[in-house]
This record gives sequence, structure tokens and C-alpha cells, in this order.
Amino acid sequence: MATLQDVSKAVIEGEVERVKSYTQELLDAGQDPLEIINQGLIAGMDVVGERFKAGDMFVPEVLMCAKAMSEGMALVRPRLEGQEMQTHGTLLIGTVQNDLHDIGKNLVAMMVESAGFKVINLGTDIRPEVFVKAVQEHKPDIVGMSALLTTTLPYMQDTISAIKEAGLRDSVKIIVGGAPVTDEYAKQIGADGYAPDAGSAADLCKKLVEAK
Ligand code: B1M
Repeated sequence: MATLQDVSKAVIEGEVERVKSYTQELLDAGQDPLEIINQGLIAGMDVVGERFKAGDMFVPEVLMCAKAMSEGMALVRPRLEGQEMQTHGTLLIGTVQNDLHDIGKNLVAMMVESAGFKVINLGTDIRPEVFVKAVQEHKPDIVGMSALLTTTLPYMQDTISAIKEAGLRDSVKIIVGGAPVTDEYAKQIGADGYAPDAGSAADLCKKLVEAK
């Protein structure tokens, strides 16, 4: 009989088929779906996040783990039957205007989702006014911006200004990241935080909502 530890171990090893079969076995045996999510799937992704941050795991491996976790989630979700899944909060994330890079941003979205957040992923080339509209519509706890080009970095500042001008700055925390972004730059443009990688971004989101 599979255990919750088997599920986490299979997530950590990026074993999609094993995650699916263990998850199904536990569901069939009547295991609480929320326990499977929190003590199996998310617990596994927590370890993946730590190892990725420490440089012990690399992007392709993390993508496999995230896929394994998503496939497990897909089996569990229909069984939740009205049980409110506790989320830490909502992250609205996008790559800034004129920037089409999305591999790192999607990795951040997956890790933050795996850490128990609802994530609204706006995509790439997101203009400041589109961020503003999305904040008004979704009322997220955190707005995340990603940029990979030195030429698109200034759009982070423009987006923060647009959020301020719309009177929404006090309602959200703003985090930034991407290869050319630094902690110093984040402070300079008035962001609430910077994360160098996807695992740190998940930790940062947890820290910011706890402090809210
Ligand atoms: Co582009 N590109 N690219 N490219 N590309 C870079 C970024 C570049 C460094 C390559 C180089 O010249 N050495 C260079 C930028 C130079 C600069 O500005 N300093 C560059 C350039 C110049 C360009 C074009 C202008 C090329 C051209 O057309 N002449 C063009 C621009 C297009 C545009 O955006 N308008 C372009 C296009 C492309 C492709 C479309 C071909 C493709 C993107 C495909 C896609 O994303 N769907 C691409 C790619 C793949 C790259 C490289 C090779 C890889 C980027 C990547 O995905 N890394 C890149 C060179 C390199 O990095 N080796 C390069 C892996 C990813 C996991 O890491 O995105 O850093 P990263 O994300 C990390 C962290 O940064 C952090 O967490 C992630 C996971 O740990 N992070 C966050 C990211 N976002 C975060 C947000 C957070 C927190 C953390 O909070 C919200």
C-alpha cells in the first residue's frame, strides 16, 4: 500500500507515473485528498524548491517534478468536493512589456503554486496598464514581475508607478526577478522584494503574506 511519503519521494524524483499511481492508490483507499496534497505532493515540491535553491537540482529536473506534482493534483482535485483548499494567498505574475522570456517566470509560477498559492499567470509582454487592470479584477496579495532583458527592466518601474497611480499600491506586495534584476534594483524601484530563483520566490511570497 502506497504512503504519503511515497508520493513526496516520487515527486522529488520527478516520476510522473509513480506519482499518479501512488496518488490513485491512496485516493482509492480513502485517504483524505487534502492530506495527499499537503503531506504528499506539496511536501515533495518543498524539498525540490530547497534543492533547486541550493544548486543541487537543475531546471529540467525541476520541470519534471512540477509536471509530476501537477498530474497528481489533477487526480486529487475532483475529489475535493467543496472542501476549501487552504491557499496562502494569490500571486499575479507576468513578464513585463516587450519581453517574451517566460521559462523562468513559469518556473516561479509553478513553485509558488506548489507552495500553496493560487497563481494567476498573465503571460508575457504585459504592459503596465494590463497589470493594473488585472490587479483590479483579481485583487491578488502579491504582484510578481519577471524581466530577462536589460532593455525591459525599466518597465518594472513603469508598472509600479502605474499601480501607484491607480491607487492600488497599498493593497499589494510587489516582487521582481529575472537574470538582470538585483536586490539593489528592486529596492531602487520600490518593490517589496527580490528573489534570485523560483524556490526563493516561493519563500518570499510566504514571508510577505505572513507579514501582511
Ligand atoms: Co533571449 N536573451 N532574447 N531568448 N535568452 C537572453 C536573456 C540573453 C542573456 C542571451 C544573451 O545574449 N546571452 C539576452 C539578454 C541580454 C541582456 O539584455 N542583457 C537575450 C536576448 C538579447 C534576446 C533577444 C533580444 C535576441 C534577439 O532577438 N536579438 C530576444 C528578445 C525577445 C523579447 O523578449 N522581446 C530573445 C529571445 C529569446 C527566445 C524567444 C529565443 C528565448 C525565450 C523563450 C521563452 O522564454 N519562451 C530566449 C532564451 C531561451 C534566452 C536564454 C538562452 C535563456 C533564458 C532562460 O529561459 N533561462 C537567455 C540566456 C541565458 O540566460 N543563458 C537569453 C532559464 C530560466 C530558468 O532562467 O529566466 O533567469 P531565468 O529565471 C530564473 C531566475 O532569473 C528567476 O527564477 C528563475 C528560475 O530560477 N526569476 C524570477 C525569473 N523571473 C522571476 C520572477 C520573480 C522571481 C524570480 O519574481 C516575480
